[in-house]
Amino acid sequence: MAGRAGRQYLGLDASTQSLSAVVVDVAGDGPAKVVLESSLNFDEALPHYGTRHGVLPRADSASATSSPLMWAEALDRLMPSLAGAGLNPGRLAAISGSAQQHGSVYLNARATGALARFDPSQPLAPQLAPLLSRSVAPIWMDTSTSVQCASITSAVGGAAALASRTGSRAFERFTGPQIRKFATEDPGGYAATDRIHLVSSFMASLLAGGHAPLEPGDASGTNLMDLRERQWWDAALDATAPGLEAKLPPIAASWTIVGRLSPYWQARHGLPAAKIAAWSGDNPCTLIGVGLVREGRVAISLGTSDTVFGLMKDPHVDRSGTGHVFGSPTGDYMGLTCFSNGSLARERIRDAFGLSWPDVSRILRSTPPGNDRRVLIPWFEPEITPPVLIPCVHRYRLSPDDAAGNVRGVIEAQMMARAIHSRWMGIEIDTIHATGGAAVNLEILRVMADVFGAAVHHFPTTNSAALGAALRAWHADALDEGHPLPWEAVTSAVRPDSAVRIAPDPNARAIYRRLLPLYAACEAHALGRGPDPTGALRDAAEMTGGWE
Ligand code: ADP
Ligand code: XUL
Repeated sequence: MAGRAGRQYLGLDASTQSLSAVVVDVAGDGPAKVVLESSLNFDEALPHYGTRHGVLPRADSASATSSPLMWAEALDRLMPSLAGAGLNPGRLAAISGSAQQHGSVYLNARATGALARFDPSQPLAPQLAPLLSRSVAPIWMDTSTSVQCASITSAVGGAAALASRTGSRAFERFTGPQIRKFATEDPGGYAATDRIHLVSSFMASLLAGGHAPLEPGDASGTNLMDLRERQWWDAALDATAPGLEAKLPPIAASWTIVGRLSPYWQARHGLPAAKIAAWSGDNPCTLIGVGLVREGRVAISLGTSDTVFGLMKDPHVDRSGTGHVFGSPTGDYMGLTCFSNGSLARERIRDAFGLSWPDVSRILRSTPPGNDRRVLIPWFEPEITPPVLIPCVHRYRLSPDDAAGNVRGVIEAQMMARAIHSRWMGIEIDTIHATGGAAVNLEILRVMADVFGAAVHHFPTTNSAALGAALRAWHADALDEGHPLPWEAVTSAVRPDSAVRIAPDPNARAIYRRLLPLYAACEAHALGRGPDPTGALRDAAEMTGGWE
């Protein structure tokens, strides 16, 4: 299309462990071509914050916070490294972003003016510090708000009422319960708070030099948004904290242009006054980044958290209270189930036996599906799905010293839990779009294919959240220029890696079909809700001679 040739779009992803960037180049109506991928790991690049896996030192396993200053410094470090590495500042039309969901940043009243007036001769983080009314940001790994969840739930008329209105029953990591805890435990800090951002709208505000709105994809992770109205829900606001509505950003459409890159970034890093499109959560952005703009397929992201999600045209809220319905950046909805023991649990087993990732892959290749009916329940940290507040690891017929059995055990347990706890979405899963850092591991994807009985597609980039953000920037810019593009066109370049399509193996699939109810029995036992299934696992192994 005339006048729109050769534009570039930057997608950023402020995830748990890193800040990543993807730049796409779009000539005319596309397709988009990825010209740059870059990442800055918080622990490695910014060690002075003392984070481990992006989390500040933890007082106990229930609390988890990170540093807004670290995220700002990461942005200040990453932005200048992009020009010349694939980003052409003269062609940068728009920027959008993705961020870990649920985390919240608390700013005082001085922020409103100061965001627009950062001094480009000085780094960003020290200028931001006096604007924080709370020095840390609680993040999605925090499980310390059960009391607040209970009081919000009862104030709005019960879990079913909360879930049907907001898309989720109360969850400890959701922003509403986190805000209630802060308001109750530090009323002075809460009173000094003028604006509460999610990580997404905070990062967008830093770039735009003014308070950015939220959009429905991320706002639906708060227990505060009316899912269908896409506005804050009064009853939930009242149940959460006094005067809350005035402290929250407004909710705008996902494709809103929230401003232009502020003078700070232009003067300090030689960047243009590019449009800033609303940021969203990492899962909603990944939905776009793996091309799921129609119903019927699911994506599984294997990042710090593991998530299973798919687009929904109508919001079918989960009656069992396991999962969530969020807004989708397309204007539809998305169903999602989140598991906290994802990559860090895989790393725990890898490190316990002194292994490398290639060793893990080799073990998965050389051990049989079904693990000889030996089961590991890997709740090293509090688990979101199913809810487990006190970390506990259980083994059934499995020795803690058996390296191969534990490696296969952790991957099989994770994939079986992903399958069982996603059934509420009611999607007949025949194809899975796999992404996230661990999706480079094809042996893990093979177990996924066999457990789900579905073909697994793998993508050339595992930075799907940042890619989705870049594509959302393109979509928003095109709309703003008066040339709206269908989502199918925006995502037409998102093609699975044609060399890697993992089909399920019928024999392995049959083994997992029998193992799934036994795994569910192990979970029930570990949760104190059922008998010990060791005998049933042994009988099943003896009946089949160990294998099929
Ligand atoms: P997030 O976006 O949540 O910060 P990523 O999606 O970037 O996380 O994933 C990071 C994780 O990827 C690391 O914690 C690591 O455990 C995992 N990972 C990287 N390479 C491999 C591999 N070969 N096999 C399994 N996991 C891997
Ligand atoms: C989703 C969730 C995590 C975070 C971090 O509900 O809590 O997936 O978004 O990635």
